[in-house]
Amino acid sequence: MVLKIHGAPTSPNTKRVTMLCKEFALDYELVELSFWTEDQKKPEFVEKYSPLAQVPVLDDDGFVLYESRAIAFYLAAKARSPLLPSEDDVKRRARYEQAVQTEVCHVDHLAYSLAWEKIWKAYTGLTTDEERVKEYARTLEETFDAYDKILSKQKYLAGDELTLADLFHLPHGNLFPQCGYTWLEDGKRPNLYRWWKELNARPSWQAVKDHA
Ligand SMILES: N[C@@H](CCC(=O)N[C@@H](CS)C(=O)NCC(=O)O)C(=O)O
Repeated sequence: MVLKIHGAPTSPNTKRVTMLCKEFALDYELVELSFWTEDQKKPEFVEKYSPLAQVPVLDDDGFVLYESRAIAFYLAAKARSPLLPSEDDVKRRARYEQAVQTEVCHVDHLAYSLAWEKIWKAYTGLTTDEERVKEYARTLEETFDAYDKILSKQKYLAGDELTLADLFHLPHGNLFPQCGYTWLEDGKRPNLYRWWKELNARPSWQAVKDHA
């Protein structure tokens, strides 16, 4: 049965999942929800799919899973993809977990908050808090300085092989220019630039970047 992804075509977290469906050549159907009508908060959706009232949610023939990275781990395991390093190689797996946690703890929530302030608040008539923006941007810039150092010693964040941890950056990282920041594209951090350019060129990302 074809995988169902409950999500929104423009949602970065939904794209994180659909990109991986493309990566693993898994057929999926995007079951579209609208944030304008707050479909994600409707009681039947919250009850059946997402107690946190968010997307994406995977429905694999009745097996329901939310949180984009958890879905990614599940799909990668199902596809036996090398993008999810095997638990048998304990050290490689630990380096991979380190990279995943770095993205979650040092990039994702700040990137999301920055996009909320600079892009999405405008849609709801709210005013951008420029002090918050400055703080998020300062912290992200420091993180990307560190990324440039990491990537000067190895090709990818977990070592010399591409993993899910690298790909997880694509959806929110692509919103930085719209927020007014070009850390990933401006070439000032050459290793970061080389890494980002390669990730962006992946056909799986190109296939979903405009519509999950
Ligand atoms: N940590 C979650 C974040 C999910 C998330 O923030 N989804 C957004 C769309 S990109 C959402 O559902 N927003 C609507 C809302 O929070 O009301 C994940 O990775 O799946």
